[in-house]
Amino acid sequence: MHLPINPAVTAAVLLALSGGVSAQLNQLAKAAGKLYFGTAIHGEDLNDSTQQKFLGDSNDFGQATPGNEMKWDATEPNRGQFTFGNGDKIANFASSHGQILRCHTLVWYAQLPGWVQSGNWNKDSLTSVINTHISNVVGHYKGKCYAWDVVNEALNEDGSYRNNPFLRVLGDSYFAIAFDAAAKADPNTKLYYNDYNLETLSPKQQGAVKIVKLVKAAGKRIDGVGMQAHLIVGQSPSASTLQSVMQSYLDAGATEVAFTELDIRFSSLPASSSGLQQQAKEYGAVTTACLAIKGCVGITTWGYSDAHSWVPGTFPGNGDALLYDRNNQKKPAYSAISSILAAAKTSGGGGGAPPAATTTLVTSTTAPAQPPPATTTAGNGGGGGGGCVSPQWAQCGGQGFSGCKTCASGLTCKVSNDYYSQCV
Ligand code: 9MR
Repeated sequence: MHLPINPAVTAAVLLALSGGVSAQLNQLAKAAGKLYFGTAIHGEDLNDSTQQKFLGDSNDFGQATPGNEMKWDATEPNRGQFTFGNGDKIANFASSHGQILRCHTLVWYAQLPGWVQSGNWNKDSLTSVINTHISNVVGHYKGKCYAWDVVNEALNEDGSYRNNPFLRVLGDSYFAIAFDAAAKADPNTKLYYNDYNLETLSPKQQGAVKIVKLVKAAGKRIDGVGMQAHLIVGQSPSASTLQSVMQSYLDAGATEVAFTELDIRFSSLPASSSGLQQQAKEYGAVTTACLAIKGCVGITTWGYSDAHSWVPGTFPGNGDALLYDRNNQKKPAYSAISSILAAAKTSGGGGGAPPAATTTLVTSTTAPAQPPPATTTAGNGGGGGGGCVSPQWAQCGGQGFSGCKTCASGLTCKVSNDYYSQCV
């Protein structure tokens, strides 16, 4: 893309670009006041140059989370024997692509080596095992992790604590032990409790509130709650529910929240085109909610492409949960997110998150992130008259905009600013 040299024109072009018509997710998220838009990266993804290209494009994904490589079974498979090679590959990839690293995860019942699971522990010995694990792993990555998921998936659906080796021996004191160890090993990393099904007002969400309060009452630091957000098309929470949920974690004493593993899967395939629009709407609700809550620092999707996702392996027959299709084409969900982020930037909206938002110069040469295509009938010419209909979140107006200006039934063309109006 060549930017014009005339300063007045340049300013207008930059405004239009920052309005989102060409920018990508991480650029737009930052311009809207968030810290990042990111993705999980699994070690095997990096064996493939196409995946490397998409996952390493920091215009889209400015943050990376290792899918498996920093878990207990990967980092301390035998007691006292630490292996960081695979974790380092992801950390180095993120660093060389200018990506923030979210580190995942320290104390979790799954992917926990047998020696921890079946050891004959008492309180002292298991505390020592936790402290040794955390001080070595967090210490190894000290200064590199924006955040750590310190405890993962410790709740049952009814809000009670999940039965695991840590709870059995230490009771609920293991939360404070783990958070304390992580804080000591890296005073500057953000410490998160992370779980799935934390995205609605529910007994489990109340359980996460309880964990935040428990750790704080023990005098230890906990900074954030990570909502994994493994959602299902047709069943995702509304933006307002998501906002209430995030607020509950902040009210409990967390200073930030994040969507840490977002994907929205179809429970049967193939997805219809209306299904893809519904999925876009639901990704849009997550985006809208994160923008509305100042403490929501960012959104991480669990991978980028429907060709590489944990979903079909775990839920046979389910899938197509991500933002790019199997041919690496952007899906309507991508467009919905980018349009909503773009509108937030240009309207000065968005909650903002530390550190302060910076407006980045758009230098991308990749294909524009277009809103969902408007349906235009013959002879219309796309000039804003009758005959064309733009779907939800499509651009419908703004200086220099020559596309369809009529929104689908039930939607209004809302002015964000001089350069951007959107069907909402
Ligand atoms: O993406 C991970 C997948 O490769 C592993 O097989 C799986 C095994 O537990 O874990 C996946 O990641 C999970 C994450 O660590 C915690 N939340 C659920 C994720 C999807 O299962």
